[in-house]
Amino acid sequence: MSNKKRFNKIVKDIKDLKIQGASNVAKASLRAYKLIPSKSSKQRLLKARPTEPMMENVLDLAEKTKDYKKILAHFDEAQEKINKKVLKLIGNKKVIFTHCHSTNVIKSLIYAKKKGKKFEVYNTETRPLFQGRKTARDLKKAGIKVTMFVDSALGVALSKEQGTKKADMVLLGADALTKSGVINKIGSETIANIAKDNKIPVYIVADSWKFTKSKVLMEGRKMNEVWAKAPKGIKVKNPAFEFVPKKYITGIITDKTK
Ligand code: RUB
Repeated sequence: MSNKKRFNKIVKDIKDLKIQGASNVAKASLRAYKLIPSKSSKQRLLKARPTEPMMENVLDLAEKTKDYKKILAHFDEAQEKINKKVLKLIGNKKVIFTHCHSTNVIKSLIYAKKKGKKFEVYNTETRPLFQGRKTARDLKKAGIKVTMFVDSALGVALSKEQGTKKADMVLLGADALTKSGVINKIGSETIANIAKDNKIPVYIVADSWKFTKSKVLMEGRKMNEVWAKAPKGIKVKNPAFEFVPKKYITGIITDKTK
C-alpha cells in the first residue's frame, strides 16, 4: 500500500472512531504524519477529531523535532507514572466507577489489579457508540469484575440503590485538560455532579500532554449514530463531549502531578 493510501486509511479510521480515545488518536495521528509529514496532512488529521488537543500537541512536536521515536516513548513513560499514582489512590477502595473508554484509566486499573488490588468496576455503556462495551471487555480480559449499566442508570450505579453497592470512587479519562476543568465524553459532567452530591471522590486520570491553553471545539456527531432512520422533522442532537468544571473534581492525576 502506498503511503498516501495508508495515511488516508488512518484518517478515515480516526474519523469513523475505529480509532478512539485521546491517546490512541494521538498515537495514530503520529503514525500517519510520519507517512506524509506536511502542513496539509497535519491539518487533515486535526480536522478529523477537533476535540483532541493531545493530537495537536503531538503533531506540533513531530513537526518541530521529527523525533518520532521519542514522542512515541512518551505514551508508555507517562502511563507508568500514572499507574503508580492511581495504585496509591485506589488504596482499599472496592467499587470504582468509570465511563466511556479511556486508555489512561483502563491501563492504570489493570496495573492495580496486577499489583494485587481487589476491586470491581461499574461502568456505563456510553451511547450511542457503546465505548463502554470496549471498556468492559478490556477489564474482563484482565480478570477485573465489571458490571455495566445503561447510561441513564448512572445515578443508581453511583449511589447504593436497587441492589447495587455505593461506588467508592470515580475515575474518568479526559480529552482535554484546561485551567478551569477538563473535557471528556458526554455524560461526564452529570456523573461528576452526582458523585459530588453522594460524596464520592472524582479523579481525572490523564496524560499531561492533553493540557491546552487554546479554546477546544466540541465535536457534535452525526444524528444517525443516535437514530439511523428517524422520521423526517425530528431533530436529533448528538454532542460527543462536555466540560467538567473543577468544582466537581477531587483531583487530576497526570504523569506530571505529585
Ligand atoms: C473517548 C473519551 C475518553 C478519552 C480518554 O471518546 O472521551 O474518555 O478520550 O482518553 P471517543 P484516553 O470514544 O469519542 O474518542 O483514551 O487517552 O485515556
